[in-house]
Amino acid sequence: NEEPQGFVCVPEIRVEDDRTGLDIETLKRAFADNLFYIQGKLGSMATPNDYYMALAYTVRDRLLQRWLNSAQTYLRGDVKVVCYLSAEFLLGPHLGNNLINLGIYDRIEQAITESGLDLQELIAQEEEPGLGNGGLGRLAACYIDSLASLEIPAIGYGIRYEFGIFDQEIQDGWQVEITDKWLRYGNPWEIARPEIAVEVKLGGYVDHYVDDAGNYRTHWIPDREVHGVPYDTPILGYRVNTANTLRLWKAEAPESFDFQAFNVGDYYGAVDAKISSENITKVLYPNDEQVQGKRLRLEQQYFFVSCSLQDMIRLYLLENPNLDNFHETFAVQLNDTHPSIGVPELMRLLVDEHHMAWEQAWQITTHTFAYTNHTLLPEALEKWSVQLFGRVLPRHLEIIYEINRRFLDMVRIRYPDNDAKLASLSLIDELGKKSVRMAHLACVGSYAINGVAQLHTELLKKDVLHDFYALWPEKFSNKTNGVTPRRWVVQNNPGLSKLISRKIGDRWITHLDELRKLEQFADDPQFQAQWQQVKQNCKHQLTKQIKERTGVVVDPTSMFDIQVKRIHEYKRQHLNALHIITLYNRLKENPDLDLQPRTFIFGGKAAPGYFMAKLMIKLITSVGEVVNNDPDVRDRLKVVFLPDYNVTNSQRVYPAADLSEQISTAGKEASGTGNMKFSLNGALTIGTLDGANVEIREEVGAENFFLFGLTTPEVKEQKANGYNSWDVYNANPGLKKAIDMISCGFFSHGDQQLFKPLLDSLLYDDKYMLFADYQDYIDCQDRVGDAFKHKDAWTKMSILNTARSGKFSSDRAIREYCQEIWQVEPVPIELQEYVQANA
Ligand code: GPU
Repeated sequence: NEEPQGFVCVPEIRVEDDRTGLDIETLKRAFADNLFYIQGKLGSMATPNDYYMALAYTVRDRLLQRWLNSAQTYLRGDVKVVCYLSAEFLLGPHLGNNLINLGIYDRIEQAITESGLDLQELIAQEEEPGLGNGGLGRLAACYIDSLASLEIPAIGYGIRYEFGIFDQEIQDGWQVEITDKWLRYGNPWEIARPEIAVEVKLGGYVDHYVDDAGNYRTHWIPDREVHGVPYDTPILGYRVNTANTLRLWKAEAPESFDFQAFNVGDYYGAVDAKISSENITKVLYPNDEQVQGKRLRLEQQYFFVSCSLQDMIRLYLLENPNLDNFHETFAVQLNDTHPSIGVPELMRLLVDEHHMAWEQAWQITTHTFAYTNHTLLPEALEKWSVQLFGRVLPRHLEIIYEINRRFLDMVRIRYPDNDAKLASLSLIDELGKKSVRMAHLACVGSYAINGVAQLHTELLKKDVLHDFYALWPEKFSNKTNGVTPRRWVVQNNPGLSKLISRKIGDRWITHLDELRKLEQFADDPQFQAQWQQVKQNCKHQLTKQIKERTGVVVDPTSMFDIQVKRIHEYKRQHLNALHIITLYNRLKENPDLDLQPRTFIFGGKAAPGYFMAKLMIKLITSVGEVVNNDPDVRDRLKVVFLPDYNVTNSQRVYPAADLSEQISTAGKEASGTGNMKFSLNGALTIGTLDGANVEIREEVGAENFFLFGLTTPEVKEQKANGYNSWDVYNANPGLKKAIDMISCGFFSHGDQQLFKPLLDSLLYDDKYMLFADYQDYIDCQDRVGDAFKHKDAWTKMSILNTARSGKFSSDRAIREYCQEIWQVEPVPIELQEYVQANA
């Protein structure tokens, strides 16, 4: 025990005091204390939000102890740290998750109840941090949960958008976007660290010179500088002491922003400059898999990546004399190409700022980065015009040219006299408007490249990244996505979790493969009855939600047939709509038809500039309006569009599903992760052989999965053979009738123009092969309807879906990344009994 050095304001904090204790009395006292001292309220004046904040701070205090212990352990020890760089983290609310991971959910529930309040109501107060669009951002959130739960030292680096993904309202059947003011009432989970802010340069020009010692040097003279301020959120693992950091950067004006302008009397000009700096992290681009090529987006990407790399270097130099072994301490994962500017940025930092030789810097850089690709869609592959790039990042453009020069020299040796190879591999696309290919940059700069499902990785190797695979087959591997069972089973489906734990114990929560132990009960009538009861309760709850949020009354005993995900033509929500219209027509023609009552539930946001996707929403709501109000069918078919699909709402959706719609055109969905959440919660899938559907079917068994549609090679073949959707339309009476009804205004009060753009795209192009898959989809849906009539057989399939979905845990995925890419080991955290303020 060393003597404390210097001034110590709080010599020691006892673990069992009000900020760390976990017994009910302490928790109650802490809650009351925080209400009084942090919110400044007495019970008589407190709003539900005040209570939420008081509870959030009570929980945060307990995280901080674990967080500081974790940080201290990582700094001191010789540990390798994973840095997960992602432009998106779609976290969802923290409170419920932290209660579960801390293991105090039940105690807090009791403490809150005994205080005369309702825990569910307080949890509902939290505004979720919607800092992502969809699957990619949510995957990052699942992965940081698993990293912490597996006790892997890790930092998530990203952007603290002031406005996350917009809130969606439905007005007159159309999507309306509302800004997401998630920080309005403050964010109790984050801690700002202005003392370790960094500077980021933008624009300007580059000066090359020889210094006094005769070295070539580079000086980047920017025309703008912004301040990056980190905001840290502790990410606690499940029932472990590891609390990692999510470090999100906010852009601010540099400290001295106003001096110059102030001196010349341009006060407004100075404030303008401040506003323009802060713009960088103002708003998340709400496009999912559609790049727009906007300057501000490039600035966002560069800003957060530069901040993060500078931060890693700062941390590294606390313990090391130079940067020679940087790559042995940090494994940096690029979540798609959005952070791939990190490759030239690390080169710049090493070469220009730390005066390292190019070869050594390149060695370090290419042993630091690993790249995950998340899409095959050509419109989602990032390219930046060389002109724009050079204006924003003049030095990086030079560095990219130098990387490319050396890379192409290597290609020339491998493929002599092959200009086509050079052109197809080059980091620069010379056709049309010259542009930088970010996926190529990521491939050249990384030691590992992976896809997110078996099929997707195969298609990367065969197609999109084929030339890179030929060069470096050893860099490629597959890492099938996964989801965290803590949020996606324990939290969102407590009834199911308790039932499972009663049967097989609770080890499945961290070892999801153990769900297999449920297989033995799949035929057990008593267990089936309990299983059905759980599902029924979840459907009841969703029924209530639907009534509250849309006014539509649905029958909780009907089949809940659900498609929730971003709205995209390739995801084919309109194919689902065609099925609904087909059933509607059958019922109108034959009112006595023995048809299983179904409730079709949709949810998802359309990118605000994606006209066709918005029209798809209008089509769904319009079909709903007709179907739901037609006395001939409305007791057997219902169509619901749940507005504002987000993490919070999705947690009520997955547990209530009977049928999961995963109907993308084969070869288009990289993986999907919603498909996994449904299956884990006992829904059966109707799906194509796309993305992770292939593996889900493999795991749960073909007999427990409703497969339809063309395969990827068949799609290719049909297109090559001149696929013509117009002919399919004319040859298929059911399809023709459905399309004609839309076209003649049956769902649009006679308006024949409304859906014309959508119908034209189907009739004259049908890029996503809806018509080609239509009949097989309808037939498969008929099999689904028949199967649902047999309750016990259906329940057995449902149990088997859950029992066999263990593979889709993000813990499994993260273990693979750790062992096969990052080479990192768990570092268990011991809680110190005393946390010394000056230690
Ligand atoms: N994905 Br690229 C996104 O959500 N947004 C993107 O910008 C890109 C990919 C998704 C894929 O569409 C989905 O198939 C995958 O499961 C998910 O990333 C996570 O890998």
